[in-house]
Amino acid sequence: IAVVETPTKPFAGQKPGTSGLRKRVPEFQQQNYTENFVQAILDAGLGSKKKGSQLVVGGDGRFLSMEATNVIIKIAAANGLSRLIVGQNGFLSTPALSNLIRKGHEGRVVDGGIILTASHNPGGPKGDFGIKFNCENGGPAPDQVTDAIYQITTKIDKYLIAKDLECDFTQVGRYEYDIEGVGHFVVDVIDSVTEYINLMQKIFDFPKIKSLLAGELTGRKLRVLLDSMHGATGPYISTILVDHLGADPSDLLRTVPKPDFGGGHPDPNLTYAKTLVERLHTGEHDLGAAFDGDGDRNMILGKNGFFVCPSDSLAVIADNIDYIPYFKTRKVAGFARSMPTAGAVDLVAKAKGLQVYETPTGWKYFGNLMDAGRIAICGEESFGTGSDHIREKDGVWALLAWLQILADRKESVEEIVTKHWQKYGRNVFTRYDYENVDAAGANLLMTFLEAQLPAFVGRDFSANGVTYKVAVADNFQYTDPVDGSVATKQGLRIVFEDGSRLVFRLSGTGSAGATIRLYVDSYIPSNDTSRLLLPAHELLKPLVLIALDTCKMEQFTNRKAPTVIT
Ligand code: VG1
Ligand code: CO
Repeated sequence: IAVVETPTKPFAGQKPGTSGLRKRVPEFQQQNYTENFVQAILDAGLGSKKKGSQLVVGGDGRFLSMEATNVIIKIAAANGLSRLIVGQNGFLSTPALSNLIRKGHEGRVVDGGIILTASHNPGGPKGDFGIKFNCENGGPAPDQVTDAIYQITTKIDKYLIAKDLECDFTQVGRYEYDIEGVGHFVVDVIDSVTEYINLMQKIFDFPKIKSLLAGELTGRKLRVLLDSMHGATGPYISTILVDHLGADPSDLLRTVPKPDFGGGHPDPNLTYAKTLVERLHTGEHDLGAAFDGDGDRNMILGKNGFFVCPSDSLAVIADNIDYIPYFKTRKVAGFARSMPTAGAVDLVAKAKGLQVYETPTGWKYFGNLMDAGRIAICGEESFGTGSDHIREKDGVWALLAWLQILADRKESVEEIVTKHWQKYGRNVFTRYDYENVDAAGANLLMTFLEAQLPAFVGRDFSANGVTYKVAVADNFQYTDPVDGSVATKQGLRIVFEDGSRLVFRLSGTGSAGATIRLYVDSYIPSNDTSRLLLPAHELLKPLVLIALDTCKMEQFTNRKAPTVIT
């Protein structure tokens, strides 16, 4: 098979964001658009290792996945990679792919992976597509690597492609090719779920969870209601929950992955997983969960739709870490959360005498900490929870962690969370998203706000008769304690003297316009019993009013209300 050197021109804007390059499908469909980006990934991501290296390829099955997988196979072959490990039909959840990289393949190191997903963004011909590069540790490429990829895309003038190579990756098996002037090239098409399930079986006690669901531990069946939102978790959830844990198949919703997620928005929150929430309100189920398009996010709910705030979910799992078999044989050194995430896990770390780290938004910042053995569990307020078993957040893992904890504690989700608050106090949290606002207005809002931050320190802000005094106001900066790399401009913070916080960020995962995220959190001590159990929106109302007024949200965005509140 011949290698064709194809001339091309750079496309503007191929800059990976918080989690890879995400654009509308028609943008990816432009001639050479995907080819350019894939060539840049191989050059910058693999560097001098490129010849002879091997990568894992797969994604959440969204529209354009098959075409993109084909392009990657042909370009990888022409660039002298020795092997691609491809999920059947180009399908792999993000956590499953991270595991495949870390595991190695037939005794050889895997040098990284390419994930085809736009996560929780809608799919289909008018929806979003995305391409992300992960490194040898199984985690998203750090900033230095994504910057290098971007630099190449601004100058690229040719790519190499084995145009005539045909690979039927709908069938599991080994496909071998001789590439002219390059060498031997192998595509191993593998079953998408097996390895991930093996991993979960090593981490959790499946028989015990099965007994819990069957009612053998408590004398009462535990019923789950799970929504895969037509995303990547469907096949993993069906196999684990039905085949291994004996759940009722009718309690699993939307488990068939669809290229357009059935027209839905595969983001597991109270807005987009509404049907799940409504069904839980009937009280027939004890635990509900939903997962995003690529399977790395999760939302956990209790009976009657009791909402577990992701910042609390992280803290509860950390507090109950000893019930998870995987951690019984490992040293747990610490936990981490992203900066906008409420600090509930910090209190758990303190109580256990462990370290806690505060990182910028995006899973890539946890990688170094996990590789260095500094953290075991980490999470984000954006429905991301995970551990050092892989280097991505992991929705199915989070569900199994909760089930494992329930199996030991034999209490309801609500009881566990309420007891957590009674022990540690409650970090009340909410996030307002203003999606798809005019980018110019969004940038102005941030510039306007940032300019005022120094003058805020020491000032009082009041709303609804409550006053907060500013202790710190800055643009968050992070120095990685492992390699010393510095990430600047990671979000505007206003921290008040009582520890309450307002955070303003522009999203780095959107494909069009801008999204402003406003994060609000406040701490209620455990002895403030009259307020401890009140709804979050009530408790945070004064702070929300202060935030909206201070940043002049309506003036800059023309929006009276956010698109999504979580
Ligand atoms: C969002 C979330 C962030 C998450 C990222 C990727 O980023 O806020 O916490 O890590 O999405 O998640 P941003 O820049 O839009 O705020 V996923 O599930 O897309 O891999
Ligand atoms: Co995701």
